[in-house]
Amino acid sequence: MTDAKTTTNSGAPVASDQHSQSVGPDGAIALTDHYLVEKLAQFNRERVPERVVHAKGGGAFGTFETTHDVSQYTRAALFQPGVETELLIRFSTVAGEQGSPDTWRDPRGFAVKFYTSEGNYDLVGNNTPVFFIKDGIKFPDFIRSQKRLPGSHLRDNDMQWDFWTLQPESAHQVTWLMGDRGLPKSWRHMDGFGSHTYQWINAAGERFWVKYHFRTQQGNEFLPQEEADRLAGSDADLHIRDLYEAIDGGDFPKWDLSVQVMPYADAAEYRFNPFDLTKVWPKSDYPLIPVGTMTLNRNPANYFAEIEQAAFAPSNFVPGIAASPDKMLQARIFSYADAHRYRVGTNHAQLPVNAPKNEVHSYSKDGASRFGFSAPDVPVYAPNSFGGAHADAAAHGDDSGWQNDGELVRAAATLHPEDDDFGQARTLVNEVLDDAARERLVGNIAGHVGKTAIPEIRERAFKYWDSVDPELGRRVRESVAPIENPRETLVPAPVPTPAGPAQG
Ligand code: HDE
Repeated sequence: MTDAKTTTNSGAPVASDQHSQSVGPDGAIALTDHYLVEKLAQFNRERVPERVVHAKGGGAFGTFETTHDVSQYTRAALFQPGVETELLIRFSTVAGEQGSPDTWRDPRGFAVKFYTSEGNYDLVGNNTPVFFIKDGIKFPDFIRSQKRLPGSHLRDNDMQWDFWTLQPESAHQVTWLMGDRGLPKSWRHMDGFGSHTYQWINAAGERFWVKYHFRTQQGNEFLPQEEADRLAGSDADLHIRDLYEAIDGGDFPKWDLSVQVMPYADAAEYRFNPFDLTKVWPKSDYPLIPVGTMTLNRNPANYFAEIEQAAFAPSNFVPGIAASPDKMLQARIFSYADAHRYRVGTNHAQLPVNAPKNEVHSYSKDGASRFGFSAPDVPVYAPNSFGGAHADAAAHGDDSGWQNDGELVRAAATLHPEDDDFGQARTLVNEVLDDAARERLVGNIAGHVGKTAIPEIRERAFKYWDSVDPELGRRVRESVAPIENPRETLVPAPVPTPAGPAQG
């Protein structure tokens, strides 16, 4: 119990938290009760807009230690042997709103902010190595199909399968989603991936393509659908609680980071388009190369300040790490910082949880809630003659380059010899999953498809799984009960209201 005295936000002592100021005990409340006004007005403004996706989540702080020498591939300071870097991670579901259950079937966000000596490096991935679509222009449509109908505000399996079956490139990720990885037992018991192909640049300026793999040391464990459904009702915050209590109890979860490295020149001839986010690089082609270990060892002191306001951005690169021809990554480079400016504010990067550990010498100034600023004698423009900061191509340069040429077009990325929509999903089903996992996959798909009610969409879903693997498709079809109340469309057209009296 503290003996601190309550104050207003401005530090003035407060007379009471029990009684509003009124004219006599039974009289009108006086507007002079600015403390009552402050409390109620502040209360109305306690929420910032939730993340439009990945709204429900939790996170922790920790460290990353580079235990192996990968300096031949990258000059990034944090990935030099022996370097230890502080970090923040946030885990999340995708489609659910802030109050939704942690145990809904969904990919899980795996967003890491490395506070490196050269600025923050944000690696914003998922617990699956691929994604549903290849071009960011489809992202708003994809997400809306997974969320709620505009009229009823209900989620709808016909809507989800309508989108997925009209975008067969989704098949690999949907197979991951309907498998065990779609329902991790906890955030500690799942892997993480950068998913995209990124670029590493070494001290000699040589470029490599890389994919990140965080392998959990806790082992991959999952929840059966029925248990997940039960837990969704009995403990919606299961995963937040699990991580918080583990760290609180000194049980610090760890992940080992490895990368797959592709020589720059291999990309053009590789059998799959190496920048296609719906594809993996088989480890037989490019084996995992160990980098280091991430340990989570500190819970947030304040959830809102440090997790709700955390701003992860794929645009936060550091020297030696850069983008790639992956169109999805490029779209995200715009979107995240834009989301943070809207959701948290223009100066979100100045908040302690988002601020880098090294000095900032940017020419940004002013903007709402700014509180960090340069000394008055530092110029606010560049170039200048008065010792202001200056850009240094040798320090970072534009690391995000690669050969580009051609007309501006709107077209799908080039297909490589083995690129198709279903092949890697088929490999996952037939060569990676064991019989028990395949059995669960059939049950999970059937359970989800079984909630469709539009015959045409259900048939398309069956054909979608036939295309992944005919045996799988057969088993799914056999496992789904007939539609009891077929419907023709997602939402019947509204019945026109009889013309009421002319509105005056
Ligand atoms: Fe996101 N994504 N995303 N996403 N995403 C957001 O940023 C977006 C994609 C991921 O814990 C948003 O602050 C676009 C792939 C995570 O704070 C938003 C596209 C992957 C998180 C956004 C994608 C992700 C987000 C929502 C298609 C895995 C939570 C609010 C080009 C590789 C990060 C926000 C956290 C959050 C945009 C696709 C992962 C709207 C435009 C692919 C883990 O900016």
